[in-house]
Amino acid sequence: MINFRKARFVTSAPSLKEKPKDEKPAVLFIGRSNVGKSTLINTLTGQKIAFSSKKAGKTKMLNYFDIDDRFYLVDAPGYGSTIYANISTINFAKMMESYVKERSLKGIVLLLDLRHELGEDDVAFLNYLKNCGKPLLYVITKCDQMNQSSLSAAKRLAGKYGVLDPIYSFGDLKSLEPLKGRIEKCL
Ligand SMILES: Nc1nc2c(ncn2[C@@H]2O[C@H](COP(=O)(O)OP(=O)(O)OP(=O)(O)O)[C@@H](O)[C@H]2O)c(=O)[nH]1
Ligand SMILES: [Mg+2]
Repeated sequence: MINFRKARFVTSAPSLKEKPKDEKPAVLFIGRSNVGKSTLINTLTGQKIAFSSKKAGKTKMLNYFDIDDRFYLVDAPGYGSTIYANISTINFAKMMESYVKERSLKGIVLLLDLRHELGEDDVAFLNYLKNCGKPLLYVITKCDQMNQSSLSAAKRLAGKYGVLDPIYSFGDLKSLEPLKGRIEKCL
């Protein structure tokens, strides 16, 4: 079993060229800006190693964290934030496309906030990732902010978009426990 608490920050890569040179397997965390990627990484590792913020667009580079000397957990910048609106969604998609094809990338964790209907960019990304050939895991974030009826609505939305067997995150380690085993299986 991987020890997620044995985590350390390795590097921030502005692009793929700057990623760590070794071929250690990597798992990418991706999702709309502000969906809770950095927060999830902090919860999983029990450390404040990824910077989270109320303001969208906090994570601007690919941040590499070494987990238990076993794999790199990569915190990606979110799509749909204003900084990327400036650079253009197309460039972001291109960057992610080449990243997703990387041989060392063993799995992708897509985070979705299903308190609302998905945006066009979420749906496009979701469909792209489903067909990219890499194992895809889903985490529905911010479930602690849902009541019974919005949780049911979220589950309906997951069904509507073919989001298979998602993990519902209530922001605590207990709800995320199954994610650890699923990540390990990807490696
Ligand atoms: N209630 C609740 N709030 C959360 C949860 N996850 C994240 N948040 C809050 O949502 C905001 C954004 O979280 P981040 O982790 O910075 O989001 P991000 O996806 O890394 O955002 P970018 O770096 O901009 O792409 C912060 O204010 C977090 O405290 C959750 O599970 N529950
Ligand atoms: Mg972030």
